[in-house]
Amino acid sequence: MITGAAGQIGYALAPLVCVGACTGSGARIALRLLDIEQSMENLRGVAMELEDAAFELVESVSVHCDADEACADVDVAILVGGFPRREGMERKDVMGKNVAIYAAHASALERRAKKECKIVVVANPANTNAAILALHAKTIPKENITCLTRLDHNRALAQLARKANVPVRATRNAIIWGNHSSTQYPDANHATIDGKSAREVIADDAYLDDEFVRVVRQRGAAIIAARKLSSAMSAASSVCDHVYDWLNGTEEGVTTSMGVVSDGSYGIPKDLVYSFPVTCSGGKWSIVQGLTIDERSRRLMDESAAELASELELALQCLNETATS
Ligand code: NAX
Repeated sequence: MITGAAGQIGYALAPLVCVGACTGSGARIALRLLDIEQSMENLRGVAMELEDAAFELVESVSVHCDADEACADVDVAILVGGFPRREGMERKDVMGKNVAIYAAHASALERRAKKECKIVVVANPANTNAAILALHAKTIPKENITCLTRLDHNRALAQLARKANVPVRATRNAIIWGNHSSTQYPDANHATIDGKSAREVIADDAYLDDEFVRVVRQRGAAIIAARKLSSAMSAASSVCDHVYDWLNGTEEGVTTSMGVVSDGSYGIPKDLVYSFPVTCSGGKWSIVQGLTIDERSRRLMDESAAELASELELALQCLNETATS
């Protein structure tokens, strides 16, 4: 299932799902597309295009504006639908709208989805929307709820490849710590290029500590400035990477980044949905343990955790106000 399927990420994501980019080419795909009532005509057009593309793996494509209907028996839920921040809106107003959407989606998934359904939240504030979902849907195992930071991870790999003048496939194991926001910490300390330490290959600590971090953090804004629209194609492709690795496992020795409910690893407070380095195997992710964290990294990791804690506090405040109004 894809929510927000009539939006720009939805339009880029649906065909990728249909060619098996999330599942692998052995799967059969029954795709549910969910959006709001006002987007139904548009969404029916998307479904017509998917039909016309005659994807071999597709069993069915259906269009919904009822979340309960869309969530029935789903194996994978990709939650892209959300309320965008409009000019003049306060942070709290946008948070309130999204918290209400994610609390409602949590209930629908809890009632209708398969118990083992894997959930990835894309819509911003992605980490906090996922945290609300986890707090709201008590019967969904916390390990089934994630948020997308794979786009940031891929951006980090791409910048390392560009700096070292190698194809991106030579780069591995960058880490995105924290929030999918400008406080995220793109960490090159454990990254490799052709199997060697990226720090040694690039041999420019000033670049890795400053420009690299800044460029990855600001990449979304740079895309908006150039395209006058936010990232959609790269976001869609990264969603597929996230789901594919979760379902099929990461390669031996390769780590990726996922926003997951913190279990306290690396001193990150429990209940925050925080991006960690993870590996996947047998349909489960696990946080890579035992990495050396230097003082600078510690500070940057904590700064992002502090931002997430304040976002979560605001979200819970919005949720309480909705419940009591
Ligand atoms: P669009 O505005 O094009 O699409 C959003 C869609 O969600 C719309 O069709 C809207 O009708 C639908 N929607 C709103 N409320 C809904 C509800 N209650 N149920 C179902 N659908 C609902 O935005 P788009 O560019 O596709 O981006 C979607 C979200 O992804 C945004 O929140 C955006 O900020 C976020 N992003 C997150 C990224 C990440 O790495 N985590 C990167 C890309 C993107 O910026």
